[in-house]
This record gives sequence, C-alpha cells and structure tokens, in this order.
Amino acid sequence: MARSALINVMVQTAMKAGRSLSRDFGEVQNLQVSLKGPGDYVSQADRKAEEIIYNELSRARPGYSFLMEEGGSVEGDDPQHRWIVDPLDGTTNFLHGIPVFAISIALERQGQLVAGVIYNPAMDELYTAERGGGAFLNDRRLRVAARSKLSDAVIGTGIPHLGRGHHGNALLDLRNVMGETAGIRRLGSAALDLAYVAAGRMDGFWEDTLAPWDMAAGIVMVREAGGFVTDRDGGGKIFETGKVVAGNEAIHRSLLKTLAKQGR
Ligand code: 2AM
Ligand code: CA
Ligand code: CA
Ligand code: CA
Repeated sequence: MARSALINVMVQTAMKAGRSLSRDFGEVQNLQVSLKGPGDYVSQADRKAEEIIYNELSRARPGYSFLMEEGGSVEGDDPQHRWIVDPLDGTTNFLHGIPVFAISIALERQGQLVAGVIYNPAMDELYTAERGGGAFLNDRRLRVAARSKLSDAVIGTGIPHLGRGHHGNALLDLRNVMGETAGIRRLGSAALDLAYVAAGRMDGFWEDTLAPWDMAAGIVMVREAGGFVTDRDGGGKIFETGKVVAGNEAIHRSLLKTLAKQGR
C-alpha cells in the first residue's frame, strides 16, 4: 500500500509520539497527574506526546493551525489547514495500565475533514484514512461490518464522568440501546471506538459530550470504511453538539431511532 506524503507525515508523527507514550506506559506510577475536571485526568505523558506532535507537524507543514486537547488553539499563517490533535485518548486507561489508548491526529482543509491517523502503540495498531482513499489498519483495507440488525450488533459507547448525579441521560440511552443489541462495549477511548467501527470489530458507536479531538480522525476513518457518522439528529453538527452516532448504514439508522426514543 502506497501512502501519500500527507499520511506519511501524520504516521511518522504519531509513531514518534507513540514511542514516548510507550516509555511512559512502562512506568506510569512515576508520572505526575492532575485533574482538569470531574474524571478528566492529564499527565506528563499527555503533555510530552502533544509537544512531540506539535513540533513534528509544525516542522513538516509550517503555518498550519492547531486545535489540541491540552494546548488549545494555535492560529497559523495558513487558516485553510488545521490539525486536530488528541495526544492521548484514553488517559484513564493509560494511568491504570490498561493498553487501550491512542494518539489521534486529523487534518481539516477549509473546514472539511480530509485525513485521520489513530495509533495505539501498546497494540502496535495503526489506523490511517484519507478522504477518497479508503481506511487501513496497518496495511489492511478496512470495511465496516455488514450486520444489519441491531439485535445482532455489538455497540460501543462512552459514559463520561461528569460528577455525581449527572449521568441521567447517558443511563437512559444505555438502557434503551442495551435491550436491543447483542452487547455493549465501553473501551474508554472514543478514537479507538470509531477505529473499531471502521474495522468492523464493533457494529456501531454513540457518545455524547465529546470534543472534536476525540472524534476527528475517527470520523474520517469510519466514512472511508464505508460507514455513516452524524450527530444525534442525523445531521452534520457533530463538533458543535459533541454528540456522535456511527455505524454501517442500517445500524446507524437503527441507532438514531433507538436513541430518539421516549424517556430521554
Ligand atoms: P481523554 O482520555 O482524551 O480525556 C471516553 O469515553 C472518551 O471520553 C475518551 O475519548 C476520553 O478522552 C473522553 N473523556 C474522558 N473524560 C472525560 C470527561 N470528564 N468529559 C468528557 N469526555 C471525557
Ligand atoms: Ca482528557
Ligand atoms: Ca480524548
Ligand atoms: Ca486526551
């Protein structure tokens, strides 16, 4: 498989940040950790990986803008291009020694998502996608799962810790979807949830209260694997609402319907 120059830059960057995360994963007990909000931890590992990504991408594509989880927005001279970066998606897993975490890098051109790379260094799984060029896991072309019935489907979700007593809506959704599927999975990394949908490992995924950096690369991945990704109303306001629903065409449609049910 021949990778484009753009994907190569993103892959080299993600791998370099991945080596940094792998080193830190080997000695998580020594990392300094702080709390940004309820259940939202950040460690030196997140910050180091983000610095590597920022430096590498700035050098390879001078002037591009950035939106990063830890560093926020950086306006470049080139307002047409923006990197959307989560240096460590799944920090809670990482800090607990659970090898389910990833680096997520996406590129927006004139407001359109055009490329995504998601890398889980602990499993050495590299997901790449470029608009119009398909999605890949390492060298293998990806395709969303073919299951069409929600009752056969394994569906991923996430339940953010928003503080005591603030889980009501997520629990109602969970109850509505759970009864209609073959199983629910909760990986703890939205980027990997979307990558798994692209790979056909999970049939669908939904989550509320996500940020652009959690989803950007995953959205490209699922679409390039033939899947559908929208907000909860079936529209394109995913970043604006922070709500995402993904799957193949049939599962995506069924999920939207189930999530719209009474009691929510
Ligand atoms: P993070 O590890 O980069 O913070 C898990 O469901 C997803 O939600 C992950 O992508 C995780 O990203 C994100 N997340 C973790 N804590 C969160 C919180 N308190 N609010 C919203 N999202 C959160
Ligand atoms: Ca975080
Ligand atoms: Ca994240
Ligand atoms: Ca993060």
